[in-house]
Amino acid sequence: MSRILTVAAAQLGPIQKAEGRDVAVARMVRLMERAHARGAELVVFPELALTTFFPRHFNADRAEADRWFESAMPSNETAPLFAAAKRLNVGFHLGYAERTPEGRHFNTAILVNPAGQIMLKYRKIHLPGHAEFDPRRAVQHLEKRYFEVGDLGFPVIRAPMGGLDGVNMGMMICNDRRWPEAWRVLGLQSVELVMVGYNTPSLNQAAAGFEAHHLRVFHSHLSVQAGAYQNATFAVAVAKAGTEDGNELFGHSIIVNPQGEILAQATSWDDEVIVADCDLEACRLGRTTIFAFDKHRRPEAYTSITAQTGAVEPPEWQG
Ligand code: ING
Repeated sequence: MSRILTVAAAQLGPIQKAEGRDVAVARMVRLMERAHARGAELVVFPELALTTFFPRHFNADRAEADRWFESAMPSNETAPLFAAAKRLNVGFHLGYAERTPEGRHFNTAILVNPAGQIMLKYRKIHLPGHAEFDPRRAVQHLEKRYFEVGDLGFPVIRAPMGGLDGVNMGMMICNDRRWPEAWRVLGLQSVELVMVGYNTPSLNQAAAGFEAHHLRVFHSHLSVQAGAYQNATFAVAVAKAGTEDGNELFGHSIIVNPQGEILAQATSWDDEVIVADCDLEACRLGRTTIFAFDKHRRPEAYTSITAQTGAVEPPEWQG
């Protein structure tokens, strides 16, 4: 018996530093309407979807970056998105910079049902880049400066979505997709749909060596396809793309099935909706055969994964 959820990836084009949240929210409402017109029941927006990717800008005083953060969700600026979801009866995922009442800062994603209830919140755990200005870099990537490491783990929730009584949904954000541990923690909670927004530069800005340009997209797809396949889950990876104040982010948003196949892919680097019917019953095959975790995993052999942070040198062969 199939359990079909029609999911949309609502890819965003660039948001310039000078553009207000109202511009982004209006664009997202239009994308939600287009997704709904194509039958979408859940709309997934990117990471930091309300503003430009501000971690590329260095602020000596961190408080100057507070302008990019939301102190309330919903707020006056984001209320139109919640209203549109209610009007269209769709759920949505939104990535944004969260400033808590206690003054803590997180790179956050939420899952919201059509009634406007926040059903799940995730705070980014794998923060790439650096905390201090790096003169060697052509472009800064200061997520470690502006965000704390997420403190909510990788949660999964089973909740109604679309026409289904229960869908096991989880989230990760951008760099998280490159870490198999993140996928497996979600997989160990029987996740059926992983939502991951991203803002990924199309060029390697670190002065650490040449990386062929095509590898950026290859690595992003490789990470998502492998994560979905190895945890028998659907995945929706959604970009904010295009050139923001001269800095290029790639698009290539994709929707992937539990076999690791790409069901739909964006072809622009701008606002674009892609949609796929996800039959969540397709998770069952992998989960009950090759990735039946209870039958095949050997946690006693994996202790170094949580015992260690960095790699150690192997013993020398004594021939
Ligand atoms: N962006 C990038 C990402 O992980 C990055 C940073 C790019 C890291 C390429 C390594 C290689 O997709 C964010 N925001 O995490």
